Amino acid sequence: MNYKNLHAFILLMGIVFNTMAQQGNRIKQSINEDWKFYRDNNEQAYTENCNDSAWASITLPHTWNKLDAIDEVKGYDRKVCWYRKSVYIAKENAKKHSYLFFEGVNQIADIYVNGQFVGQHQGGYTQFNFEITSLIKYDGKNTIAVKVDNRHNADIPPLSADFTFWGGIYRDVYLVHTHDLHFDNSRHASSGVFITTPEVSKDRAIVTIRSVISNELESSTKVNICYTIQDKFGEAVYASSKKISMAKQESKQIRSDNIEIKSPNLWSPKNPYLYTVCTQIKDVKTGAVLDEVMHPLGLRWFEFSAEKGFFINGEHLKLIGTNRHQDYLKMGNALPDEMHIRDVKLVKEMGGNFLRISHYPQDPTVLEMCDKLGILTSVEIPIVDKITESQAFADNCIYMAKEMVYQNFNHPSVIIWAYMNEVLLRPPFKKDEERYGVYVKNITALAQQIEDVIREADPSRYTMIPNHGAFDRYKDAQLTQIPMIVGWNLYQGWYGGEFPDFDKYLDKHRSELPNKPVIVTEYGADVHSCLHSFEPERFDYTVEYGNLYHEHYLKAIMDRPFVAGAAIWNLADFYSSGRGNARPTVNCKGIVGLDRELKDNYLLYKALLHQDPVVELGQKEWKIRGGIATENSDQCIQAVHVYSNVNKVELFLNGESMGIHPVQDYKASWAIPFVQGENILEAVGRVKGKSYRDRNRIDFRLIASNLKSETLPFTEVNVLLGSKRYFEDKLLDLIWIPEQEYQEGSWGYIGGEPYKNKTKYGSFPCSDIDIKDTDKDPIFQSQQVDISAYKMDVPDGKYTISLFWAELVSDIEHEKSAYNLGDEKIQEAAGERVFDVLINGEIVEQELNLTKQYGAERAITKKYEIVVSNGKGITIQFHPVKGKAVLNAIRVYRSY
Ligand code: GCB
Ligand code: CA
Repeated sequence: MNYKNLHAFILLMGIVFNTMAQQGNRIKQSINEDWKFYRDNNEQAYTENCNDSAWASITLPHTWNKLDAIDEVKGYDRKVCWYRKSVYIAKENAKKHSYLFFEGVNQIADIYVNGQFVGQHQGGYTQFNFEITSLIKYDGKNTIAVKVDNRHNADIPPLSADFTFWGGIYRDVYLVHTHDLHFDNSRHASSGVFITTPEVSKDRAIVTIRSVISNELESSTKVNICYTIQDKFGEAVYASSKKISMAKQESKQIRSDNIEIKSPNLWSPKNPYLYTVCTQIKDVKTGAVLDEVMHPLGLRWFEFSAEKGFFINGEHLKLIGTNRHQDYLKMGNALPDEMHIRDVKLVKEMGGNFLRISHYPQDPTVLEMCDKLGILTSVEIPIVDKITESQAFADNCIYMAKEMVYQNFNHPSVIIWAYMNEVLLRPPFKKDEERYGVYVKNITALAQQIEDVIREADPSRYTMIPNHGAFDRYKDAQLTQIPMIVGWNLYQGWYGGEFPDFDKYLDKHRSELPNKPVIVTEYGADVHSCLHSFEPERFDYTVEYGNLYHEHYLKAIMDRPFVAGAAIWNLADFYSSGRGNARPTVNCKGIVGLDRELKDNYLLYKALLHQDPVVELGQKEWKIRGGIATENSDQCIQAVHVYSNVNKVELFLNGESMGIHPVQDYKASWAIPFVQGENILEAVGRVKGKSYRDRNRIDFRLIASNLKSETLPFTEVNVLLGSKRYFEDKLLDLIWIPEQEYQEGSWGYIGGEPYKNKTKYGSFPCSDIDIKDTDKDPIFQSQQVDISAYKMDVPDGKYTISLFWAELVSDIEHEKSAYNLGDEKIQEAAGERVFDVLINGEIVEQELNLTKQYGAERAITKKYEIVVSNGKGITIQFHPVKGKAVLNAIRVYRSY
């Protein structure tokens, strides 16, 4: 067919399509609205007549754990709950086949329609559907009941992981109606159409389309199978039609000819050019479209080399991007599509070209967006930490692997199928060598089985196993041999070791596995975006430590051509219910927050990854700063940096130049004399006569070193004891600053030493336990131990002194999670701690015993109003009765 005829043909098709659409075309409609929810098991819930009027009214997507998984009470409801909905199905649909289609339910779903059991799906992260045609009352109300079981199940992965297993129907639900002749959706809820590109080059691409067609008529029939490939503008570059005969009740696979596309417009991250493939089943006589599906088509070829990294369309490309979880601040994982889309955009805007969709397949909109924006992806089934050595577990893994591959087969963005994340993290039977050997053998066997299934289902992509940094353990178990790519999740300089150990680890891979392509599938450090330090330390959770970490890692990754790519752990902070740390229940290794506020690290990557000039002030989220004025001055000097990819940047403070500084490794730094109140920072980079600017407005709370200063009268100070951290409290509009030792004329502690969190991984600067009754945990997680006094040489006046305590040493047992380093705590004997507190000689607390009076690990704040006269200042004394006295933080506020 020549082009002109082709146009006429398509036009004609359009007319036919319009008039016949009602008869045949597939209808897919969401039924997310107007559901009833019961937060428990209920024997009657499946029946048609169950009275659900007292149940909660909810809209999907929904999770029942959005509150209990993020509160201070250990654990969250992993149980059976029920959902019900009544849905009207019109008469016109009676001639059709109807399906319930679920995008994801965690984790076992039993579906009932009008009191009849329809089927069960196991696994919380893959899509599924069931045909319900025979159960439907047309032109009437139909009751859908879904039992959702989110209990731990030894046969369903994941068994354990560092993220919250939200229960619920947390993705969209659809009703789908198709004609008797339709593409077969019964293959693991795939579309029934599978597109491959066995050959792609600059000159031509070969496309083949396999479609599985079902004839559910009671008679044999003939249909036309039509394929149309359109370019981005909707122009057909290929169209064909082929008559096939279908026996009654037959389902069969049809393979298209090799379709040739000359001089294809190639898909890549920098040119995510999408064709579309429209596949139709048409009535041979009338030409009516009976069913049709559309898929994206990206024409690209790619290759991983163990020596040189990754190539797409023959060009080298360093894969840089992030991992992603699917939750959001206070919403759990029940997000509308738009929020998934927004996350992919964040990766793109950063300049990323890679997304590891970890640790499970996600909402379909994620891959759709990756196709459109040009983000290469790795998709993974949720085997995390460990396996169960049962046939049922293995079967579920295999089933999920097939679901993953079939459901996502046609996305050009997918280049890797992955499975088994850190499966030897905390293997059981470590003490019984023989039994451990059996366990590892079982893992190896399962890995090989999954590998075989994936390679058979899709020989066009790579496979990968992401391991944690225990090289030999994985090598010995063959997990570095079985997949085509080895992924390493590396945290040197965070969980253990030092930054250069990361470099050494990569080089070890190169020398010991010279034929294995490698991706750094995870790396990251927890950052609480309200914590800062000018002396950053491992496990202080500060922005600045995170910066050091990423600056080092990024350089090591970029410097090694054999490292094909790297994915930051994680795009966004995410909930992990068992976690302590500076923001309990949250893993805060995101380069954006739970609310998607950009953190500093995001900007570092942006500077590195963008071609066009980038000038971004660092620590941008830090709006309230504070510090002590250098003696006899009205300034406090603090470091400021800019992330940029231009050669030099000039920085201005309140309009005055602070100098032009060179940019090295995407960063330029200054020592800035902040003044009391407003400080406007402006960074300017100049390229070819054009200026690129960034601005930040900082409110600086300057404290005179001499508290009796007249130029800078004392108003308030908030101090974290035993800490070098700054903590910004945006809600209360406060800045907490690090402690200092008392000096005459000034303020500070007398005696004692900072509390250290001693773990098997080393000694950390602060506690990481969830302090009860507060969400400002960092105020309570550091402490001065054995303090004898706190002194402030303030002027006379009326003051409110607030003392903050939390007992950090106790016998409280903490939940064991493979990641929570609190578990690795070297338990200190709790002992007894009793002390008196005196303010200016008056006893304000007698025999204070935090554990006995309030319980350990609990936030206690006490306010004392006092009048300071006769120039005597404030002296707070701590007199131990038993054990050592402690103080976690102090706030002193002057009323008059
Ligand atoms: C890992 C895991 C990931 C965790 C991460 C962490 O290696 O694969 O699930 O969240 O470490 O932050 O500890
Ligand atoms: Ca808390």
